Amino acid sequence: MARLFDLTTSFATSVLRAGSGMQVGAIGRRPEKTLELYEFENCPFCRKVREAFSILDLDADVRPCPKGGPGYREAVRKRGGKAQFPYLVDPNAGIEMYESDDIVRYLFDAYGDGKLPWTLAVPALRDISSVLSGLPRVGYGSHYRAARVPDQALELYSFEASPFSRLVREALCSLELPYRLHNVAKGSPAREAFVARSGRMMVPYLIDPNTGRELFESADIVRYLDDTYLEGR
Ligand SMILES: N[C@@H](CCC(=O)N[C@@H](CS)C(=O)NCC(=O)O)C(=O)O
Repeated sequence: MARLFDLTTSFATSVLRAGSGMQVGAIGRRPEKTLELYEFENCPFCRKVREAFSILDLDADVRPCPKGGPGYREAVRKRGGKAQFPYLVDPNAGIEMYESDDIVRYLFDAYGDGKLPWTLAVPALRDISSVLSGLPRVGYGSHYRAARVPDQALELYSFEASPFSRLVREALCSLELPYRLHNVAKGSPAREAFVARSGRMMVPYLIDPNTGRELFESADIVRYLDDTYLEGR
């Protein structure tokens, strides 16, 4: 029953955003170094930026900043001066910035063709639907749960509009586990290499270099993350 609730509400978030982040758009220059993104789940501003990463087929080193988290929130405060999310670091350009719409604009200019899709371009629609899309998941994933800190960042293959992937992102965020996000939305040139590695085209797919585990299936991944990293388990 809980699983049905999770899947239905997670699916609803993607529908409310008209599937934004499901399909790759026009891709431009590729970054040499991976961009860093400080964000958290169920933040409507962070979602827009993650959608941009999926549409532009960009990887990201995600630093989850759940409310009450001891690590990356403070890192952002030190770097930028305030704990506000999303916060983007582009080491290729020496740029660090707040403000979701500025970040989205920057990403499409630097790594796309400069044209925003309508889901990210029309202000009222973009902002209202981003807020509404967070409601079905009622804050899941946005609050810190005390966790062990891994030596190495995990890796997640997914894309923003995948309802199953969202459930895994929520777990990673609430445990404040850093991860390399590999976006493989529909039309992604990265899909071929992903299938060669994993054996099939299905997301989410988690790699944990700390334990050597590699898993499909969102429910199994969420259980694995809790069993491995949640304090007290
Ligand atoms: N105008 C900013 C608003 C960002 C914003 O208000 N983010 C909220 C999270 S949704 C935040 O950082 N709140 C502080 C906190 O969570 O501690 C943007 O579009 O990026």
